[in-house]
Amino acid sequence: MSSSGLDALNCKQTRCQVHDFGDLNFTQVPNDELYNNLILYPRSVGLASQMLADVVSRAVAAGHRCVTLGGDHSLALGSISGHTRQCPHLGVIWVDAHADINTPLTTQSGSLHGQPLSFLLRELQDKVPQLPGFSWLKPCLSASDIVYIGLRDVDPAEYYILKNFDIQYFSMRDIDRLGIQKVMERTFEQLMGRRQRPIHLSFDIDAFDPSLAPATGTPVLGGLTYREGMYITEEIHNTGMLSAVDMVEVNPLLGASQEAVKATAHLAVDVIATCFGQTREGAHIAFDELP
Ligand code: DIR
Ligand code: MN
Ligand code: MN
Ligand code: MN
Repeated sequence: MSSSGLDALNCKQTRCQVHDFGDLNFTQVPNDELYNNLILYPRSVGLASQMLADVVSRAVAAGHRCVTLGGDHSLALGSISGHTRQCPHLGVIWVDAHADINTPLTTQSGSLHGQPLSFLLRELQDKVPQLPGFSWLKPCLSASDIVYIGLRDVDPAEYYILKNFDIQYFSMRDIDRLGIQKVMERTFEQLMGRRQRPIHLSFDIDAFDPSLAPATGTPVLGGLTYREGMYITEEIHNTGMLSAVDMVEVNPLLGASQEAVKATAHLAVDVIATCFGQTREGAHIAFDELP
């Protein structure tokens, strides 16, 4: 995390102590040929995900709440796998313009960042072929463990999967209809209605409107407002059950200007800081901390 990001978390308001585990160094696997003439870098993504799963699992086991910064959304293969090793009954809130649930057989782009949930979902395993580099990966989520927020660009096969397995989602249209407050209420009802459980938040910055988050790979018009994004993360913080966060698809190389890159990065920092207690209302401080 950049130093300004660390400062935002370390600040008085969140009172978090940040332990930076540092960057992970991934090696590109040589001769990483396309799978099925289409899927890009399966061995490299598989190996990187395996390494990330081990690190996230260890961080959670050590009592940390774990923030993983991407990188693209294939990162969730590793972070969710590692997190579920310690918290097998966690619930996932997936904030994204996209559903990222194509299988290696339905993907049209060949990008693994459009597919992570298909590998993780138990219900889909007879539809997901074994990719080179993926033999370590075990499906660890059920369809009822996931809630999407922000969808507005879903492929036909993905839509079929969402409907067929009755996966809960709140599209941008649902947010227009219900308002973000009801959406969050129903999200927690779905995930925590019966019992409290740890939450894994997987936040794709492209959930925001491209006017707010331009430096990303697949921007889609009509996204979350700043206020909706902050409300989502404030409410997740307020559950007290947030256990891990992915922040993905922030890509400085794709910003049209320095300003575009900065705006996108600052937005990502606000999302993370709000997850850990930054508020729009100020916070209580102890009397002896007053100047
Ligand atoms: C498309 C785009 N559904 C795909 N997905 C993206 O590549 O499978 N996900 N960009 O983040
Ligand atoms: Mn995504
Ligand atoms: Mn996306
Ligand atoms: Mn993506």
